[in-house]
Amino acid sequence: MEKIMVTGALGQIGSELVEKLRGIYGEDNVLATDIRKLDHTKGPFEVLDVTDGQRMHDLAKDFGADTMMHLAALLSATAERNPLFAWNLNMGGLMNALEVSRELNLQFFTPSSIGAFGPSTPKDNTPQDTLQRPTTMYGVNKVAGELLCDYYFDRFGVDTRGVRFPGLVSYVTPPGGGTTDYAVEIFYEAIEQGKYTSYIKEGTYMDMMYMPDALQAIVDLMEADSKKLIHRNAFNITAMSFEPSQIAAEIKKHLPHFRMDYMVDPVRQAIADSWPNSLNIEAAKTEWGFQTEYDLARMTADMLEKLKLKLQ
Ligand code: AKB
Repeated sequence: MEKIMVTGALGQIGSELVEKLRGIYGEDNVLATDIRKLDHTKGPFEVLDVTDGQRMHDLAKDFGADTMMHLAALLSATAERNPLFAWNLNMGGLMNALEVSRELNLQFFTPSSIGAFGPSTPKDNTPQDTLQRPTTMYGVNKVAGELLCDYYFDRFGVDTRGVRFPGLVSYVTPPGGGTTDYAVEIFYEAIEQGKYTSYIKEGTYMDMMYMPDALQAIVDLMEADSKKLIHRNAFNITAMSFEPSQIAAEIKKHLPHFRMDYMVDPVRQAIADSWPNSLNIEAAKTEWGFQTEYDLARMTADMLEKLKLKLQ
């Protein structure tokens, strides 16, 4: 990786990934792109609608990119509200990014998700290779995306790589339109209101990871020796599995007056119920040395400390 183009660069992952990549590979070597522009963007930035394949091609070529990190996508809850738009954006954007990578011989990364699993998938210690019959548009997009990435490697030799991300928690850019977003919102409201109403039911386990571990995983996978990768795409990764009352209890250790109640959102609850409780991550550990630093306790302490400073 020497010249990296990132789509969806202002999103939850992109905004922090671009900073990390610029720290490693140099500010001028990372081109951030997004459908919107902020007033104050540092470093190379271009407006890009990922459904415009020609512009994506031109930007990658003019920049001299050797790597494409395709992050632009609608998350699970938003996709469920507008499935046709989600299909067009998620699949159209991915096809364009894969085609540009094939044409310009770029190394390629895109995230899949725990959303690629469905109700018939084994729920606990979910294997790397298992049944995938998701019941959401987001999940359908993710499974198709995983297969397409494998196809572009097998058929055209594009060096595609990817992980199945769990819910990602961070204090920098809030997520938007996901099912796991409660695990981020809870921190903001704990500090600002001292209470939080969870839209996910008590007892609903989902995998989660703190953003610094997620970013390191992307870099480690992209830098891994290609010959050691058996799966290449859609590696199961996670750092912790918890349900709402467990994260609330952890926050209470720092903020004793914090209270949580529940008002379940049926749409997001149904999505969460269809996803695994906890993933098996052996393939990622064995093939490219995946590891994490943050468990629930460490993440909670860091989130509260950093968010308090940010919200002051
Ligand atoms: C979502 O909730 O949609 C995402 C995901 C797990 O892919 N955070």
